[in-house]
Amino acid sequence: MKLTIIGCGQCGGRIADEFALLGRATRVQRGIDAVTNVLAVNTDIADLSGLSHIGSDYQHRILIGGQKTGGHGVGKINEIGAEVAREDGDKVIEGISATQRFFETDAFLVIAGAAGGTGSGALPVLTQLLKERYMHRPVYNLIVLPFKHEEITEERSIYNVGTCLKSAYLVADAVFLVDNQRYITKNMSIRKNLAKINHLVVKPFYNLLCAGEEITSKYVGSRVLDAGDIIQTLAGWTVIGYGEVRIPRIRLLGEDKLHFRGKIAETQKGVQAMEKAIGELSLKCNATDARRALYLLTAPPEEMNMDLIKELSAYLKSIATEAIIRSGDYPREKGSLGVTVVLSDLVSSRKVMAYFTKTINYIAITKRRQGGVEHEHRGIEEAFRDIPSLL
Ligand SMILES: Nc1nc2c(ncn2[C@@H]2O[C@H](COP(=O)(O)OP(=O)(O)OP(=O)(O)O)[C@@H](O)[C@H]2O)c(=O)[nH]1
Ligand SMILES: [Mg+2]
Repeated sequence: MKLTIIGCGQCGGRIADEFALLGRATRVQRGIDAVTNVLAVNTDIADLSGLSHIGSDYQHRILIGGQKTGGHGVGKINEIGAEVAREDGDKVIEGISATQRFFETDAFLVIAGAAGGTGSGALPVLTQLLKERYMHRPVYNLIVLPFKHEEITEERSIYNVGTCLKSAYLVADAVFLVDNQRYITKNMSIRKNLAKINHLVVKPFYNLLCAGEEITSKYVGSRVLDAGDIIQTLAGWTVIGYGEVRIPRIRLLGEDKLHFRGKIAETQKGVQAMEKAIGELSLKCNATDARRALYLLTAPPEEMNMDLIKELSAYLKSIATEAIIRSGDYPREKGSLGVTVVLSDLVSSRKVMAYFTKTINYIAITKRRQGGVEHEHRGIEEAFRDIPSLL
């Protein structure tokens, strides 16, 4: 699957930068073009300057709202982020169509941190613009949820998250949710933490994007997971994870691959990798809430076998009981066995619902402070309706 990536705001831009690096890696390591184009969109000149891998020309690093913000960001007010994205959206469309390889793109991925101003506001607006402009290509979102401490110290964050999530859900074909808090490493500087998180967020996409683009016959799986399978799987709230286990490159003398113990060990490794992938999903969720799911097994060709695939399918079905499951094998890795898992079309997410409730409370408190009427307690559906949309 080939993606055009658009990173909005600082968080989105940095993760998009990591996707640019991934695109380079797939090209150099595997001769595959999985990332057709990467753009960063921001109201902040300094943020755009801080990127490393995205092209440095004006069609790849796009400044929006320059006149309104003076190139210094929107200071967390995501309505302004939305407004300037609406005004300068044509710059993004120009940037996208400037690349000759655009026609190869299967889908868009628009990325932002939900708690900021620029990305949080621009993401749904640009998603809507892309959907109107390129009707036959799905537009996905990847939304980063804030660290716990940000919610406590920066009240406005909650409101930004609530309005961004609602608006994205209304327009995007699917929304990947990423919880910053889940990836945090204690005693590590914030800068290093963010760099590590960005790497971990993008890593699960590596094999997933490559699998359907392989042209070397020995690396083409017996059941290829291609763009069609991925597009059919992605809908609504979505999470992704990747797990890997090492396997010895050289079998010890006398170790027989056909021996039943060897076979059991292989299957166990597969399940171990899948357990890891599920343990490391981008947001903690209930697998039974997923209506669609997929997994991709990447392993050395000699380790691939029917039993392993059957076992993995059975394992995923046992936890994602309500999901239609798609799967594929990708005989690529050396010395390791990796499993990518996507759970999609989640009917509920405790974290998302909590944000909606907290946003409603925030609105009520703000109104009360301004002398308005306090909202009484409401159901989640009413809450969803009461959250302002950025569109
Ligand atoms: N994972 C990750 N999260 C980040 C990164 N940078 C910022 N964030 C998170 O993103 C949120 C803030 O959004 P930013 O992207 O900084 O804000 P912005 O879109 O640039 O908007 P303004 O600066 O307000 O104009 C916070 O929750 C941060 O923790 C990053 O590089 N990686
Ligand atoms: Mg910023």
